[in-house]
Amino acid sequence: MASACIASSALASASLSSSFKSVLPSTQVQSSFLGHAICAKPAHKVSYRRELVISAALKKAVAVLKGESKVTGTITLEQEDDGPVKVTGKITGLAPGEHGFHLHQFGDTTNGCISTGPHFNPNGKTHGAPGDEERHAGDLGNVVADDQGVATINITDKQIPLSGPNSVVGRAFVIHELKDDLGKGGHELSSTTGNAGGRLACGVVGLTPTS
Ligand SMILES: [Cu+2]
Ligand SMILES: [Zn+2]
Repeated sequence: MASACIASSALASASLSSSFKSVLPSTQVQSSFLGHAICAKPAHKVSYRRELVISAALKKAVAVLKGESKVTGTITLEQEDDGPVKVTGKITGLAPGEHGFHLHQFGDTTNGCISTGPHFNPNGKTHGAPGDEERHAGDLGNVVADDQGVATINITDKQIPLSGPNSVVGRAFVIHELKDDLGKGGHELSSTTGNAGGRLACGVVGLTPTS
């Protein structure tokens, strides 16, 4: 078996030294592919694993929505490295149909959902739909409540990161009474709020453990 190990190692060390030069410092690294025996020295295996961990940094946050109404919800945000943010969760107690759903500027609920301020808008844009070029970063469009008043949320968005200058950690989700017209309703409030009506519930985004 020893000779099989050495033979396959010779092959593997040749390809490893060409494709992983920046990760593995030495041509002494010996491993193998295709189910052959692994001959790597422990020290080299450890440094390889560290590289993998650094390249897959997951950030996770959560918001618990409450307000003056019976509407409540829990929303989870997940971001891998600098990729898009996945927003998932459930809001209950809604009237069936569409409801505007946004990230507002402040994580301040001292005066209920009113003190969360306007839509999060770090780039000075006009209100719009999530897919529009011209939109507030916090514009997440509408969520739809079913006949039981439950909205299941599954959104992926690139403008609401969990770190950096435009981080939404410490800001707040707001779920609205009415449908967001996405800036196209012709109402005087269309270009600022989408004329989405009252704020039924809100919740501040806070970091949570990743596992
Ligand atoms: Cu809003
Ligand atoms: Zn907006």
